[in-house]
Amino acid sequence: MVGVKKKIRIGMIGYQFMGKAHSHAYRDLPFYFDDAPLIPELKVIAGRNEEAVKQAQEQMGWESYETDWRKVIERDDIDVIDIVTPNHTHAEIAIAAAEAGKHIMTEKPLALTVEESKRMLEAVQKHGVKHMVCHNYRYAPAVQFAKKLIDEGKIGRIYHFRANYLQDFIMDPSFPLVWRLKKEVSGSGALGDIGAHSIDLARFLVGEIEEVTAMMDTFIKERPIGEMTGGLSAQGDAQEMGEVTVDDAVAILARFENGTMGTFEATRFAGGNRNKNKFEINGEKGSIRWDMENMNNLELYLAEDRDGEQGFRLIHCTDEAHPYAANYWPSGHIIGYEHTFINLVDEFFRGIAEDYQPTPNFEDGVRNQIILEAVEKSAEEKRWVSIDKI
Ligand code: SOE
Repeated sequence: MVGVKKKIRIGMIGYQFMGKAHSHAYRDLPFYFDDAPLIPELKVIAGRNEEAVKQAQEQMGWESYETDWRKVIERDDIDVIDIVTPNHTHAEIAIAAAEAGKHIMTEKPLALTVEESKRMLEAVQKHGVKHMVCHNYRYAPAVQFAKKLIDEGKIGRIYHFRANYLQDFIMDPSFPLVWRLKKEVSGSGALGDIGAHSIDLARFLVGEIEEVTAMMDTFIKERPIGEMTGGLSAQGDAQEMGEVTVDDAVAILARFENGTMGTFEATRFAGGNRNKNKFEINGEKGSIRWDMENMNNLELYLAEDRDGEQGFRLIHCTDEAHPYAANYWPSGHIIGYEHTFINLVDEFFRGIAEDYQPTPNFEDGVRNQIILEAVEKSAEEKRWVSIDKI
C-alpha cells in the first residue's frame, strides 16, 4: 500500500530539459511501480532565475523553490540531491551534497575532467552515500534485455560493438553559442554530451575499453552569443559572435579488454537524425541491434536459425519477459523516452532502500570520464591512447 510506504525527500538543482525529465520520473514512479520501496516527495527545486524556477516549481509539482542551491543542501528535510545543472557545476554541488550526507543523482557526464570526477567519487565514498549518474538509455527495457541475452551467451563471443549517436540540432550556423558549446562549461561537445552515452552502453553491454584512437572536428567555429531556452532550443544575439570551443563531431576506434573491436561516432551534424542513438553488436552466434528512435524494439539475429529462415527478427520488448515492461502496460503497449528515467530512478531508490550501490554510479562516471579524456588526447596527439595511462 502506497500510504504506508517510506518517503524519500528530493531536492533538485536545475530545472530545464533534464529537470523536467527527472521531475516526471519522480512523479510517475509510484504510479507505475506497485512495489516501489520508497515514495519520492518533490520537496524543493533550485535555480538562479527566480521567475523561471518558480514557474518550474508550479508546473512540475515541487513543494517549494530556492534561488541558491546551497540552501537546498543545508536543509535537513532533504535525503537526495539531484543535479541537473550544466556540467561545470556538478563537482561543487555533488561534493557539498556528499559532505551533508545526501544521496546523489547527477546528470552526465559526471564532471569536466577526470581529476574532478575522482574528487566526486572520493567524496561519496568517504561519506557513505548512494550515487548515480543518469545514463538513462541503459534502462530502456530493450537494452536491459540485450544485456540479458549477452550474459546468457546467446550471441557468444563478441567481435564488434558499433555505435552511432547522431543529432542535428546545432547544424544551423545561427544556432547560438550556448553552454553546451563552451569547453569551460560543458567539458566537451558531441563527445561528452552524447558520445558518453554510447560509451556507457558499451561498458554495460560489452565490458571495459583498453585503448582508443580518435578524430574530432568543429565545423562551425564561431556562433552568435546566446542561451538555451528549454529542450534543445536556444536564442541568441545575432550581432555578437563568440568562439565554439568544443567538438561538433567525433569518431573513435576502440579495443576492449576482452578483444572486442569498437567503433563509435558521435555528431551533432548528422542532418535528419534528431536523436539517433543506436548500436549493433556482432558475436560468434548472433547479432543484436538497437535504435533509440524505435526504443521498444530489439533486433536479434541467431546463426542457429534454419537455412532459409535466417535474418534479423524484431522483438517488441513489451512483454512480461522483458525487464521493466510489466510495470507499465499490457504487451504491445509501448513506452517512451521518459520511462527510461523512471526505470533508472527506481533502481536508485532500491539501492537506497536495500543498501546496495546501484549502477551506473560515480565509479562508472569516472571510468567514462577517463575514456572521454583518452579520446581527446588521442585526437590531439594523433595516436592510440591506453586507458590505463590516463
Ligand atoms: C542533447 O544532446 C541531449 O539532451 C543530451 O544532453 C542528452 O543526454 C541526450 O540523452 C539527448 O540529447
